[in-house]
Amino acid sequence: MKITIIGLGYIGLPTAAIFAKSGMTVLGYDINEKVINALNQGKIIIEEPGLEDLVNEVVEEGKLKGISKLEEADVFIISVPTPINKDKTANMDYVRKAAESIVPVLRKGNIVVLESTSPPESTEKIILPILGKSGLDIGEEVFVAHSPERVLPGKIIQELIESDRIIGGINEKSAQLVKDLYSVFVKGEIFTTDSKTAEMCKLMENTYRDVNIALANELAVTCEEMGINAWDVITLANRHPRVNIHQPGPGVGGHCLAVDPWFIVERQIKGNIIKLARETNDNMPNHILDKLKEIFPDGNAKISILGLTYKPNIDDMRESPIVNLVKLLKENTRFTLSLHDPHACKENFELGNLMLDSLYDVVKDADLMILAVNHNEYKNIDFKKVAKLMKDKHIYDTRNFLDEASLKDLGFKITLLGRD
Ligand code: SAJ
Repeated sequence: MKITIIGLGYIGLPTAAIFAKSGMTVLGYDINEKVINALNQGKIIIEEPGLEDLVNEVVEEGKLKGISKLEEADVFIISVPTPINKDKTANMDYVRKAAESIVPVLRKGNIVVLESTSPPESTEKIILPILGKSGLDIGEEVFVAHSPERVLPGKIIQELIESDRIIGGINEKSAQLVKDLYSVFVKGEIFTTDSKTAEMCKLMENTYRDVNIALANELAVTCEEMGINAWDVITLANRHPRVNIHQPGPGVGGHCLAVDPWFIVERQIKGNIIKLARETNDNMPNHILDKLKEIFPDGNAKISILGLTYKPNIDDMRESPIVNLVKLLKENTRFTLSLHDPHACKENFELGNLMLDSLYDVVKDADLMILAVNHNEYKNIDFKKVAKLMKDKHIYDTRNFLDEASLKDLGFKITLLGRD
């Protein structure tokens, strides 16, 4: 079977490689030539554990190939980005373009899968009318389904294979054919439903997490006002068999949790919790800004920020709350900033040349160091050295990540998000 994957990003590329590894002939299409060139040399331009080796293996075996023009195939999988517009609605332009590019090469018996996270009814209202331009009977001659990914960046390959999957067909035959297709590598259970249920399901999974994090962030902010340690509250409350409060932090980022809930909001007529949760999480960088103004009322300080990505141990900075924090600090304060991240790509870094390679150069002469992302590398910081380099030994831990007792022994003052 010949499968063409359109869009070779964080989801498309691993999916292509796994289908190829399962014995399919896979063609990968992307508008970015860099991606195609890298792929055809067995290389990747994103950071994801295990992916480069897998891609290299299947490219060498000739099972996966990058193409810059679509050709006939048995299956087309659309996994292009669905960014968010300024007005918080889904930008479906890439999905539309991808579907349109399939039309000239679409033939009887083809399967078309929308993997991109999309607002409810997108498969029916956007994909079907476009594919219908081929003159083929969609549903009878061409089979269409939404098959959303549910993988966690950093564990993509493992979760693509092991997680359960939901497949929403435009009719039962479509759902069944797409289920058979994914069964070649999915070891989890595959459930079939209709396309709009699958679309809502994907969005609601991330919304559930976002709303729960908002609750934790609201708890953190409330506890700070009352001198209660939110982290203790969470540990103790979670001993209740039906309570699972999430972790507070400097905000929610990534292209999933920070975006997907809006795709429900844009279709909602009633309801406000989802929107409020989004706004609560988006407000966390402002909360940190307020705290910094409280600590340094005259606005004179050098602040070092450790971690810029949207979560630990990955290179992804999309919707990172820390990038938003840096922007806020640049726009609203006179603080001198220095930034560090062992994973973030400096070339992509939109915030100027504030990022340095050495953590110890970053903390030199700082009045405050913010632990913003709990990367593994930060477990091994030499705090004795940091203590000598900083102007004032003050750390703002936004993740409850550092060992406060040993830092206090070294003379550090700690401000903890959710307590101070
Ligand atoms: N975060 C918190 N507190 C928490 C958990 C997370 O502040 O208790 C923050 C993180 O720091 C990060 C953001 O939330 O900024 C999102 O991180 P994440 O690890 O929760 O999720 P993602 O965005 O990397 O991946 C999510 C996953 N969805 C769910 O767990 C429901 C993944 O399974 C999805 O496939 C993915 O979105 C996606 O592609 O939609």
